[in-house]
Amino acid sequence: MKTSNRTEDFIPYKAQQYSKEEMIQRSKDYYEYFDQRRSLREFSDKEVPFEVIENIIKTASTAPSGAHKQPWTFCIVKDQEMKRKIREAAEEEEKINYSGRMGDEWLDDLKVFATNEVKEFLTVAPYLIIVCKKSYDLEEDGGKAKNYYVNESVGLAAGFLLTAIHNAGLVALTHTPSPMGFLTKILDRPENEKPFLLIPVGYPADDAHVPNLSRKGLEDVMVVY
Ligand code: IYR
Repeated sequence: MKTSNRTEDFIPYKAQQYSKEEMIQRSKDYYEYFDQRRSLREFSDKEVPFEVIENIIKTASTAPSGAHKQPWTFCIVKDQEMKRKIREAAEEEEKINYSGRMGDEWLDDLKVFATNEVKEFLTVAPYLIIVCKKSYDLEEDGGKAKNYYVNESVGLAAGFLLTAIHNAGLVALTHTPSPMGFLTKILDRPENEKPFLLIPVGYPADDAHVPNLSRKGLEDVMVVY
């Protein structure tokens, strides 16, 4: 039976391998390091080298994607005037959300975060990364080319991005001001791109606090068959 359609365009791949003990230790260390990641809302305005931003975007762009289409664009905002415009528009939408658009259950679920419509981090963090999804690709002649599993792909890339940010010793917030149409306008993105997440990146403020939350245990998130 034919088991492979491999062509001459394939290249050999070898994974880095470890002993069982090393594997257990590495997976435990990795977990413990990433268990320290928290979503931050209090940022310092301390500068971050742009090279770090480039490296974390390169890392995000290593994520798997449907048919390897990499259907994402990462918009990096460092311009203070543009940050101000984004903050103003986000606060306008959030004001409507917090004053009733989203309903009582939403307000109740958010109480632990003590959030409101004021989004200071949008002008304080040195960089805002707006992750955009490309519902389709625009070809040079104006034609449209399909992308696949776009939400899954961009969600994975955003996950890779967050781990890269934590690995660099920086913090982020997975922010979803909604609706996000204002970002398309302010960033002047083409018709095939939709904002997916808005992620401020930087150092935490000196006196930064986070809600005292704990994570679900394995017994709550894993089933074994
Ligand atoms: N996007 C709003 C509200 C908000 C929603 C969820 I779901 C959160 O986990 C946290 C906040 C805001 O940023 O205020």
